[in-house]
Amino acid sequence: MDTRRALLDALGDGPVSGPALAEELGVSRAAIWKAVESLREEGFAVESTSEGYAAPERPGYSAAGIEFGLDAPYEIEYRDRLPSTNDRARELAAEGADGVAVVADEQTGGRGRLDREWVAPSGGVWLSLVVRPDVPPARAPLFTLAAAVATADACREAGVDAHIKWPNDVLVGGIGSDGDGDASDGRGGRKLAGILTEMEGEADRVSWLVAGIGVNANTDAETLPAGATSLLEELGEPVDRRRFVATLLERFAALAGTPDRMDRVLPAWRERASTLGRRVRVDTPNGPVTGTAVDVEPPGALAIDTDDGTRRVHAGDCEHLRDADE
Ligand code: BT5
Repeated sequence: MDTRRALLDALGDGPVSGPALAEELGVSRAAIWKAVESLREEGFAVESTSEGYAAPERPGYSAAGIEFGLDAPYEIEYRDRLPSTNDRARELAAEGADGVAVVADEQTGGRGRLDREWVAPSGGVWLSLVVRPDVPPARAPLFTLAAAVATADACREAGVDAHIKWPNDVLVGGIGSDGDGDASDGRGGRKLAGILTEMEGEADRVSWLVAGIGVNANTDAETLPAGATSLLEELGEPVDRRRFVATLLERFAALAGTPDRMDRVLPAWRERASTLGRRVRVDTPNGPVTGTAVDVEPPGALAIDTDDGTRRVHAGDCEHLRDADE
């Protein structure tokens, strides 16, 4: 582990003296001092106290701020503004990066699936995680589902009762008749977050995978498309994005950090999904499929009971239907 990250981890447990830390890490005191200075330059204002170095009281939303207290093996690259965190993550992936999360406060060219636009004003959580899992490309959809679970959990921990619509929209409301009569409710709820996974693979192995996660965190609903909502809108106050991102990454690592844990992904997804048991219409590349969603099957297909038997769909836009829609 590098000195900077080790210092951040040590600061998480309270003040730490430079000499003690140098000894613990087996590096020079000058190396510790350099790491302290570089954190300060990043805006992470390490304090010098009589007990040693101490973390700032309110770490900002920055690389060091997010890595401080982060219990997941990821490095953060933070930018105030990027065209798209997925594009930057793809660049890093091409250079061989593994376990790096690109985070931006604002995106000017955010992308959804099928080259749709993703609106990403300042205040949101726009994040793309590069990983190089040792799995065949056919298992890649599991990472998207894991990202949806991690996102829903981070939203829930922030106090918003989020659920997942197949395959990976994170929504609020719209289950049954929630009574607010909002036009978006018929489609399954108000959209809080979306996920765009991109990958490059060889025949038998994923070479890299980018999980792009967009969460409307501290964004005014007026700046978002119709049918969207934000954590700010749902809670009436801003969330701590630093803690939110850390929770999300920790949940993702716990589910998808190592291939042997991946069998937990589908059960976790099912528990948080609002799609199963619902009447749905999925617009697939081969046309619409309408029926009752009965299960999600490895590695992420939706099984739908239709008048012509059970159909399995692997990709598409899913709409939750109300009786009135049929
Ligand atoms: C998605 O696409 O939901 C995937 C969105 C992924 C965004 C993240 S942000 C970090 C990373 N960097 C990127 O450039 N992208 C990823 P899809 O299911 O195709 O939904 C797109 C549709 O959602 C659009 O056509 C709009 O109707 C709607 N939409 C656009 N911006 C939105 C927003 N901020 N909140 C809710 N809905 C939005």
